[in-house]
Amino acid sequence: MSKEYGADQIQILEGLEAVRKRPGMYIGSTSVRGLHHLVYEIVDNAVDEALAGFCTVIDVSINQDNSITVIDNGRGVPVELNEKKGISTVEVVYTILHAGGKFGGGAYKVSGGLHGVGASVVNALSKKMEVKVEQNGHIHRQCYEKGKPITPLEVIGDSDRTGTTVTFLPDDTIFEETVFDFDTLKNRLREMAFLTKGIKIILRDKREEEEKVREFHYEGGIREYVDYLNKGKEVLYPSVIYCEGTINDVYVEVAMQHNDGYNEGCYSFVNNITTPEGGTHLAGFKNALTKTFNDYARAQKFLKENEQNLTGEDIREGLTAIISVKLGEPQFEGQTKQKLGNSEARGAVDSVVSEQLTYFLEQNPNVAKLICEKAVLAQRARDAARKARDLTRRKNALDGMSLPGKLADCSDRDPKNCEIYLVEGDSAGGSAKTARSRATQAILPLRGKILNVEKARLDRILSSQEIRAMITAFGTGISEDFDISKLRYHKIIIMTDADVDGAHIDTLLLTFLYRFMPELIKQGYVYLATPPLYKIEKNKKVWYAYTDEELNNILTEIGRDQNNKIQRYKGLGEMDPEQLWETTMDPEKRILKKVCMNDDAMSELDLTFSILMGDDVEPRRDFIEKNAKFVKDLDKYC
Ligand code: 1YM
Repeated sequence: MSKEYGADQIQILEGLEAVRKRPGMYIGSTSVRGLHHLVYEIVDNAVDEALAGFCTVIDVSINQDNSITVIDNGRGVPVELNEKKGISTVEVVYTILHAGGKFGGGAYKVSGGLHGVGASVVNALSKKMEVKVEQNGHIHRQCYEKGKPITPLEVIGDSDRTGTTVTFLPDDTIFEETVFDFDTLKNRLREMAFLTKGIKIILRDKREEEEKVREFHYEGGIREYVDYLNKGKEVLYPSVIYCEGTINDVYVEVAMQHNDGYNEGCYSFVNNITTPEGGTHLAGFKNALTKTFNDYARAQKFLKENEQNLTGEDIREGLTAIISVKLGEPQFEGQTKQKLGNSEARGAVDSVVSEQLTYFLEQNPNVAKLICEKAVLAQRARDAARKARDLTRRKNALDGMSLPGKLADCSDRDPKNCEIYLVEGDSAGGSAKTARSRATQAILPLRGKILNVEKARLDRILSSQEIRAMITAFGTGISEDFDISKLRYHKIIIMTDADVDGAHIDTLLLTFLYRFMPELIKQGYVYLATPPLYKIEKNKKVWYAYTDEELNNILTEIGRDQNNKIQRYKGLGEMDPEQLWETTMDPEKRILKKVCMNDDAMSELDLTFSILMGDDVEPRRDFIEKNAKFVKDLDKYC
């Protein structure tokens, strides 16, 4: 490479330097999340090539050294000289920072948000990168370090196929974490495959002796996505409703199907990227759905003249839907840039869905009837729920006076200092009340297993004593009434026995929090307490072990002999208050596990909850078998 830098080269180096200085500006963060975004950036380019009609297979490997290789069978990035820049197009693509937007006039590329920043950003944040292009009978290759070319683009061999192969090793001086997670990549690549019908995406993990491989290929696209999300649920009708069309350059695709549950699962995407906060496309969909069903229900007399319109929520009860739009210049809004702002998307989705859904309902009166009847039932349940909810609301207004009787509240009034323990059983609750630090720790004993909210409608959920007690204690309200600023405790700590029942109660409580107060989890207010599994006594000295491994270590240290007294704790109730304080509640000594969620993969998370808590046994067994490693770990803690 020439040693003399022209103006262009200097600009390139400055661009890459800017990326390395402020990586967060380009990929959101340097956490594991940012790390995985590097893969999506490269795969996005291959998916674009598929959308343009030239690529059918994308092969992604996690290599032994935690580098990533992405191979596609498209046309290959052009190797010709770029006249304007004086370097090859390959070098332009991998070294010049693009503000976004597709260069070269391809299909859809995103210009806002975290995505679509381009391959040069991945290159700048990689210790090493190698790009191979197979084209015109040759294999061309160029290598880079931290974004800078260390070889020219050269021909290194012959090939009779075409395609692009990119290998990169993320820079460990930039990322907090450089180990890729198979499941994270698997979930996102599966999603990409659903959203791009016909494409085959293969994921390989080559880090262990035996290569792990998953393949995703869906001819039905988002129709199969809806099938997948409704897996293990009782569907209301067999067919997935599908609408597709292009209006004002916005390509719209919607697939939906109701199940007999009560949760709504509508997931929206723009140019294959998830929009967890929705936006104009989702608004257009909801509007069309509500209007079309109300018109139909009135015309067919499912709604009498004196009856109120169905609300959107009524119609979306138990609905699983994918709303996918593709457009040229998406505008992202909101704090996290995850909400679509383009107004033309609203109109486009609204028209496509209104028109095709109206036609579908006319053609399928049996399905239409089932949906209308379900929505009317939902409407009635909602009225009942409103009454129950007004009860909790009124109680909230009275504040301290109305707190649940079983709650032993703390005296500090600053939520930042306060924590609430949700404790399994009245007896452990009693010990915890004695043990606690009264100023900052509140105790709410919960009797037995709380209601499984996955299987109940709102009115029943809100009539449950235990659930009402939690809602009033937290102070935030639920669902659309939820107000995080009213939260009375900045730590909500679930404390259950270290056995299977305890684990079940954890899941029930987390399901409730996830469905009704997801912000508490998103913002990191929810924790699991970790009670010890063993108490070891020797010569009047006491140790606690929280895992089997720890027990082993302690025994090795103190010597394995007959003087050792080992007690296996079966429940919190076996500890006296002092022990409970010392092992599980003392902020200086206890182990708390923070509960996290990642909104990159909401549909996957929803599915996990419904599989774990739903009716169907078969998918649950599958899930547990597939996650056997976790189950083994869980057993260790049980
Ligand atoms: C493993 C990653 O990047 N594939 C890929 C990228 C491109 C093309 C084909 C391509 C695009 C076009 C024309 C076009 C890119 N080309 C460019 C640019 N796989 C991967 N496959 N010919 C080939 O968009 O017109 C950017 S990406 F700008 F050079 F055209």
